[in-house]
Amino acid sequence: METSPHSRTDHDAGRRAAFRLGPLGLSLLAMLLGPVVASLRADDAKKMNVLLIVGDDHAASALGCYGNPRIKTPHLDKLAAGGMRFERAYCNSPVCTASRQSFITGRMPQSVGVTLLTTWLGEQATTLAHVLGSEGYATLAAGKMHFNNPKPGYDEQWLRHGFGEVLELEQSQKRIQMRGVREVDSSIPVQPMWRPFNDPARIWLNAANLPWPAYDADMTDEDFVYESRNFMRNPPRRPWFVVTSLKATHSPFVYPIEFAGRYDPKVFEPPEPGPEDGAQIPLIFKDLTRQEKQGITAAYYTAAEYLDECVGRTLDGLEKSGEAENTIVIYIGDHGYCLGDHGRFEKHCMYEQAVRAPLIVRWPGHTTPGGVSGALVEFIDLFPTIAEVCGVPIPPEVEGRSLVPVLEGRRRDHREMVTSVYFENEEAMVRDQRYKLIYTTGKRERQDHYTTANPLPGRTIRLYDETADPGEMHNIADDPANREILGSLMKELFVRLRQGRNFDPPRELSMQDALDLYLIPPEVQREADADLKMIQTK
Ligand SMILES: [Ca+2]
Repeated sequence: METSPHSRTDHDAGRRAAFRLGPLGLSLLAMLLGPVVASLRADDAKKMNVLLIVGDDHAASALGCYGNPRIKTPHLDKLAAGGMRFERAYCNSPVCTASRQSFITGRMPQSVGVTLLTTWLGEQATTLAHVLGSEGYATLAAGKMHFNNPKPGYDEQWLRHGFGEVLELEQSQKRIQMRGVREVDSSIPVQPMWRPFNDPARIWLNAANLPWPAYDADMTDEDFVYESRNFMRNPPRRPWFVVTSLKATHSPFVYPIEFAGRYDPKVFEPPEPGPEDGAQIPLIFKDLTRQEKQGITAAYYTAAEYLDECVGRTLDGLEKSGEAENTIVIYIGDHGYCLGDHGRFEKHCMYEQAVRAPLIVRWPGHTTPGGVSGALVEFIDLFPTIAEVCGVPIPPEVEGRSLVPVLEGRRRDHREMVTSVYFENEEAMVRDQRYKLIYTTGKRERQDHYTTANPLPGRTIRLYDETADPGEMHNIADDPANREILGSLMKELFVRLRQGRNFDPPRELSMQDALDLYLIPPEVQREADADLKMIQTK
């Protein structure tokens, strides 16, 4: 295999030196040396910019280029036609916070310590923005980052997690209000206030298929796009790294008034749950009628079309900046979404619809237009990919593997197995080319409102043959013929769950007991440790 011009080994020495400093040290160094470094590096002018666009809860199945004939996503389809589309890209956790903090640090959620929805990203975590920023990149995060920052009293600089500029939801909402919004006439039907779990699911999942009470120009996603376009056109310096992170297609499937009525709910056929799904369908979805399921799907499709429009505007901004040829563009959904599949409207599980997500990469001069990769890849692979493309050091704690050889067509395969985790339900999956293992301890009372009729079912082991049963309807874990494959997937799961953790299971534990131990959310374990310390010091 050939070595790329920016191979990992090229900058091993540099990265060892740089990463002893940690993120705060790096930021300080970047601040002090930024202008000097920028002017000294003659090759900076050639360094690639990075535009990372993130959709929220955007399932791969809700894209034209992934084979959906009904949905209209022309801009993302065009991006795929100009770059490489990954058929089998997996998020490392099917929930916003854990997935996002995982890919922005290149580490598994349990390794970076962010596995639950409300956990904040710690000061010690090195993000892509720290790494690129310390190499002279100008950086912007526009949109939903889900850093979950603690409120005032903390150092302003670390709350930006390496980004030079951050525009999150609250600031955007304030900006729009200050600018003045176009009033919506009371005769126009719009969504009520979003109150998930307080209202019945049909209300907060927008089964009535109503627009958000705003016109296109006053949507927060439009504001994130506007800010990204401005930054790309007038960056503080080159090269730059921009994250445009959109709210669509997250529930309540927000789209502006102009987009209302684009999909007729009646054309949708809600999927039938499988014969083994009944007991594991969250109670909140039990009462949804066929008509309501159709309405939710129409709302989701409309939100995806709006998302696509926002992606189109962002890419138009890139074209107008004159930098398109010097910019690698990456589109991902932070994870997938079950749109009625297995009887549910959510992520938070290990079925393909929830863990497989769109990944499209356009790297001018490297990706072949219209390329399609069937390689098994994970989102933690994005960090080292971007670092390699940009020729910047990769921190030693990064667990992902660069996709550059696949993007350049030098390799077809990438990983033998991929893993995803959902600690809230103490659940994890590992899949290879053909089989998927889903392991659940069944010992944790989940706090995410997706409780089933049997909240503590105990250990559940499921095995699916993805070739013979792509809908994942028939668990074949108990078939003695599958003992060997089950054992090898369990072993891989153990290895992946152990990675980045600071303890080994006691020797006397069985493999399954050890998996149970590793699936306790590290946040909960930290609290337990702190409590123990307090008791000991009393
Ligand atoms: Ca999400």
